[in-house]
Amino acid sequence: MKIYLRLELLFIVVSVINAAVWKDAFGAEYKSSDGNSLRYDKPAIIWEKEALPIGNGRLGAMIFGGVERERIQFNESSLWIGDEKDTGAYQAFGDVFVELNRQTNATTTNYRRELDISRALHTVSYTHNGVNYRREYFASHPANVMVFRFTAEKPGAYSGSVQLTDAHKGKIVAEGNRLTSSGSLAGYKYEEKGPDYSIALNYEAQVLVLNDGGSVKTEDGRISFDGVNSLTILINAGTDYVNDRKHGWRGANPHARVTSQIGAAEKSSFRKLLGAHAADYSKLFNRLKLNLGGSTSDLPTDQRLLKYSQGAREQGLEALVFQYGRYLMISSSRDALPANLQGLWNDSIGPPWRSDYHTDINIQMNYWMADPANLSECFQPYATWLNSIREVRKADTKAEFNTRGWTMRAENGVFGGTTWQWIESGSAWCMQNLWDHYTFTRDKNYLRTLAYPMMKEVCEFWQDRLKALPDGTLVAPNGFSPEHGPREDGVSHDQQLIWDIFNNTVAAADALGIDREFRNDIAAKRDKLLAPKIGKWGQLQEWMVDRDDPKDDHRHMSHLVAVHPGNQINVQKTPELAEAARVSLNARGDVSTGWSTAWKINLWARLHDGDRAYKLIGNLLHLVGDSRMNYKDGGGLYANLFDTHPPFQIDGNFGYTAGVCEMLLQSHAGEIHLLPALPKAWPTGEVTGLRARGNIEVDIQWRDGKLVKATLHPKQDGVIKVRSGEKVVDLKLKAGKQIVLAS
Ligand code: FUC
Repeated sequence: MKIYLRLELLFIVVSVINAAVWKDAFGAEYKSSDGNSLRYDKPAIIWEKEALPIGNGRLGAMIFGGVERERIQFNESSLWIGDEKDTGAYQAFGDVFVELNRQTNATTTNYRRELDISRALHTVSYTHNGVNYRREYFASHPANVMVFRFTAEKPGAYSGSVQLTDAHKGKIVAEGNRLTSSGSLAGYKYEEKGPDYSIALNYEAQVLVLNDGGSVKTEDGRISFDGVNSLTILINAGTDYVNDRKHGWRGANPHARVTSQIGAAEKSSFRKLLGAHAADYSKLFNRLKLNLGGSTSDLPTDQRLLKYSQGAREQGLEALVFQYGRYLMISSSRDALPANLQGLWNDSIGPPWRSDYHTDINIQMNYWMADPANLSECFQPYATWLNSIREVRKADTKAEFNTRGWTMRAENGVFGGTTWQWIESGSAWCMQNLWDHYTFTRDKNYLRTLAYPMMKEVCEFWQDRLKALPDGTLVAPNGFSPEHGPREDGVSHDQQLIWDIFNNTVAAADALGIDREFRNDIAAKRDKLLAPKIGKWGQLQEWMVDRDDPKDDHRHMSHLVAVHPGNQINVQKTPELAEAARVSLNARGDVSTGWSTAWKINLWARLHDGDRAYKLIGNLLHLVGDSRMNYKDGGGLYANLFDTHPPFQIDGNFGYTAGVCEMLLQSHAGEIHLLPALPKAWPTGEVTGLRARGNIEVDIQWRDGKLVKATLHPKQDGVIKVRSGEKVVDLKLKAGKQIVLAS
């Protein structure tokens, strides 16, 4: 071990030691008593507000926990209508109902419904007629199925039936201990008068009922069971969707795959399935631990949230909602399609905003947190989806704008089709996510093969589309500031995102050492772009013309994209513009929709105002009962901690988690900034496993509002500046060598 004591640096570098290899800590460090669980004392009634989600990144379910009638509403992420011309919509798959004879909610005591997000395990327990009952539910990524088990202390306590329904009224077959639903999405439309889609996926779901003791038989299209000691139910579902245009987006019928996956799980045991699931999940989840100090309540989650909304701020709940964002990401975005507007949970065939991929903030916001919250694997489905729709987007973009490259409209589906407004800078905004993922992971292969080719194409769109003003300044023609104002030239949102894609692509070409000429052209164009302007009331102008209305409290802060998630404007390097952004953000107010509130948390964090960010956290962690669409002032959380626009929209969950990361650590401005926006309400705390750009994990401890210790775990060699308040130190990093900084 080497000890450095470099007093000329304002930090003291205490030690450089070999980093410990991270080990799976399932069961050892995180139990539900650690505060990582959502708990309720009654079954759910309303899907979006009360039922609890599980998911393996592809399959998902919302669980109600009813005693006499359990409802498990399930999804599979590729069940989409639509085609290359039209977004279509994400579809509900179906429900599994488990009815139990002679048991009722009313005659039950000790009822407890819990989602332990440190193990991704949902449980229901209760006592009925003196017998203790317990149910466990999880969605396994390694086994590719969902697993539910019903046990009781007394043998033979379960009698009842299992029923499968199909949201698209396909064929249901009950045979032996298996229920199967299958069909085609042909003829389904998003709107009554909507188009008939040319792509009609085939789908299949299977439910296998395994009994220990008693008997099982099929009856009236259901499976009934009698005198069973314990019951294990396996669910799998799939479609013939493939993310490949060359194959017409269709692959093999899902029957064989669904059958073999469920068959392999059947051969395993419940314990083995649960063990493999927990090990797999906790490998991701346990990387990051957060303790915000303060108070923690033992009340059921809905009551905690209610108290919090009434003004009793509770740091335990703030940390739980942070980790819930990570849980939802792991559960909805792994090795399949990206998390959509509702992650992958949807109970409707006509969901709000199609439960699609919106590109004027929503899909981008979903992925802000993936890397900072140390879940890089979860990013991959997003990059893969973008790659899959490129060719469709190119053809459509050529037809509309007569340019090379590609862009999108606001609403997007899985076949490349788009609807509603053109959001010309939407593709550049997606490319920002792609580049950022590289800056965190430094994965050159990903950059070379996946991100850079797309970034280059989006640059080409703007190379062809930009228009020169008489003095040579370059502007995006006929642009839009989502989602208000006129269409006109030089809209700040466009200008900032074009600067961003050009700037990042220059850096990407440099990192790969390729495309000199192209790189120099976009560097020159970047420098000629109409730059951000400060207007007459000190605001950052939303439009080229200085006409911002100080009373405009629109939910989108499109002209602040350069502050967050971009980095053209920041407190250190462009203080006047940062101040103008502060004036604009202030004018937008603190009350809005869920995702808008989450964005404001990120923006205030980037402006280093931790107390204001914390005020917005108070607005977001607000119990909402209403699910009617509200574009103005209804944002908050439902009792199940789903973020609401309203209605339910998951970007606010992910955006909140990203915001807390930004409050504790920033790395967008060429340095690692420790505790850049720590609010007074979090005087003492600790976080381990945050991720900074440069492929570095960072642990931070603070007390009385001041940094105590920070530990850097670099995964790669490099040099970095680290900042804490006014103190800055330059460090040389060696992969695997941990650096401890004490203040
Ligand atoms: C954008 C937002 C709306 C909503 C929708 C899904 O259009 O302006 O508020 O979040 O996406």
